[in-house]
Amino acid sequence: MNPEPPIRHFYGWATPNSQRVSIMLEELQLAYTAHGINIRARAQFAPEILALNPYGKIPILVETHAGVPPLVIFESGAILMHLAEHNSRFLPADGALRTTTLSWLMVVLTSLGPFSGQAHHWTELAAEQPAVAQTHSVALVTRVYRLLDARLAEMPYLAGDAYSVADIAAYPWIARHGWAWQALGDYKALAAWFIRVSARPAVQAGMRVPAGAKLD
Ligand SMILES: N[C@@H](CCC(=O)N[C@@H](CS)C(=O)NCC(=O)O)C(=O)O
Repeated sequence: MNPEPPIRHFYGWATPNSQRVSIMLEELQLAYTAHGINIRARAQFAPEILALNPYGKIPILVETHAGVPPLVIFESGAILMHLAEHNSRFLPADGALRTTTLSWLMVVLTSLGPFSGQAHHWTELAAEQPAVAQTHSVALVTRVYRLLDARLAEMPYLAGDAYSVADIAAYPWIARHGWAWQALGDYKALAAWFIRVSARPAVQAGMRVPAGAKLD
């Protein structure tokens, strides 16, 4: 293992999946350079971005150590796990708490994010907005919100007593609850968690990266 910290380049925009990574970088107080990739201007399809992630999506993290090829990581969940494991923070290395943390991380990665993104498409972005698509996509999100709310009624954070990668992955999507026609007032424990996590300076800093980015 290289003892020197890598040079880090983060490619992202003012989007929930990107902000998972910028929050994590800020929580870990790591040095990085942020590159704005405006997805509304289709910058994710520029050849230099496709060379990093052939899927043409952000976020992307590139870590470079002198003398070895850069490590390119895409998919927000993979980036969160990489950073957590290499810094021994926000994801236990083993044991039951690691497994529980991963279970909640997977719920957030595979349901909260994708379902909220689809709901946003049908509630706002699509040229046509059929009621059946809106009802279906919002219902999927409602089911996850109810799950998270019930969980957070029992414990302060998704994995238990400690803030973890599961909370970091969930936060930027919950911040866009309006996209999926959700009102936090309907979810008392989730709303209290949202206030708790919003108070973290690293979360506030991560939500502002890249500087000046707007999802218009
Ligand atoms: N599963 C991926 C999803 C990444 C993703 O969909 N990113 C969005 C921004 S939040 C994006 O790049 N959209 C542009 C596109 O799909 O062309 C992850 O978690 O990183």
